Amino acid sequence: MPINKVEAVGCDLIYDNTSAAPVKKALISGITGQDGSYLTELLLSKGYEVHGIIRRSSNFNTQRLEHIYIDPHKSSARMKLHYGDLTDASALRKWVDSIRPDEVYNLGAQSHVGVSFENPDYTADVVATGALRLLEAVRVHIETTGREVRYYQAGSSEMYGATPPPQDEDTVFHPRSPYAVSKVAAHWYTVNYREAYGLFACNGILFNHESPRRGENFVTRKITRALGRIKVGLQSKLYLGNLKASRDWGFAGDYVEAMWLMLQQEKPDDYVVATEDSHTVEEFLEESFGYVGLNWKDYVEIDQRYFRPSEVDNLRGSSAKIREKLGWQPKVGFKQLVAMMVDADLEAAKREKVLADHGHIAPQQQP
Ligand code: NDP
Ligand code: GDR
Repeated sequence: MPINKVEAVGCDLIYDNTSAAPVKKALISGITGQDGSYLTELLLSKGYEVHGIIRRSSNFNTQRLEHIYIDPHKSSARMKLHYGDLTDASALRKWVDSIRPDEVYNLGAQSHVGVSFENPDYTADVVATGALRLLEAVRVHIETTGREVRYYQAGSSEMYGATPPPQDEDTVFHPRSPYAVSKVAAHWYTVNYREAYGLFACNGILFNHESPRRGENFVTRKITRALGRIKVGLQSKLYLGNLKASRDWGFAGDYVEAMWLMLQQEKPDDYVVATEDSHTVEEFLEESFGYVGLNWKDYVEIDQRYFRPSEVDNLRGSSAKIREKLGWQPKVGFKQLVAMMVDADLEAAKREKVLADHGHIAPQQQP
């Protein structure tokens, strides 16, 4: 059932997934994003009551949560959405105080590196000061109630920027974009709240992770989305920027498990989460186009507008700490990830083709 059917219940949109009694409460900023949707599934499967902060937008932005929607009027509803924004400290305080979460996951962000050069103030406000606002809401809540609340900060390998691989927890940060600088600030705010106030606060330094739910203007999804459309005849060209950049790409479903694990430990700490395997954008093209028997060189054109003023050339994480201490390891490798994304986007393109052939939709432009 489409999520907009529940708008009638008012400000809170309520989702119900099982009838089991809730064990713990989690509050997630960025619940509508790629990671937010996988983390919600994981926490619901563990019996949590999951609360998410969503931005008001003129269109519904809850598509990634639709498959776990169940009638909101059931008393056993365990997923609840609340309007709020990381730029609005009063809303963050209100939701932390009224929900009384056991765990807070700060995943909300203007998360596009290229866009952060065009919207630097906004990116800093959401990514850096937004994290500070949420930490402060948690700190004040703990101080006034005496409760324990654990906090997870979505850190990024982009913080390493120009520092060559392999990158681990001791590697020096050298951020190369307004986004990355803001993530470094959020990282240190988190460390500072841990040291100054004894908050149980963890930084996950996650390398790139993808999935069929990845935003369509990140390079992997942009490629697999275009590939599906090319394969069914809805698109003929794909315009990209720097093909030489190398990334350590994992599967988002594996990475949200790492987030949860960090908050289940005796002591808070910071962890790198990575596959330890890096590929260039060109290698992603080779693998994905090759998977469906096409040569990417016949379709890809370079467009300067997708180049960044300063690029991050090479990221490859060293995740020994989380593997040894928390027993985490990725289950999905590069080839499997590419196949999963191509398969999903090929199916989506076939559905799109049926609609386009019957004049129900105009073939969209690429992002
Ligand atoms: P997405 O871009 O898919 O999701 C971002 C989420 O943040 C969306 O729910 C978005 O809402 C929300 N958001 C944006 N602006 C605000 C705001 N002002 N207030 C509240 N919420 C806001 O990102 P991912 O799921 O991929 O990533 C999750 C987090 O992890 C982000 O912080 C990202 O920077 C970080 N990260 C991601 C990595 C990756 O490879 N995916 C790697 C390392 C870190 P809406 O749906 O309305 O746009
Ligand atoms: P990234 O991901 O910047 O690593 O940030 P993205 O997929 O945007 O770029 C990866 C690399 O591909 C190059 N590239 C292009 N990128 C995009 N988006 N579009 C293109 O057309 C294109 N052509 C080449 C880029 O220059 C770059 O080198 C992601 C985000 O999820 C962040 O929020 C997160 O913190 C980091 O991963 C880890």
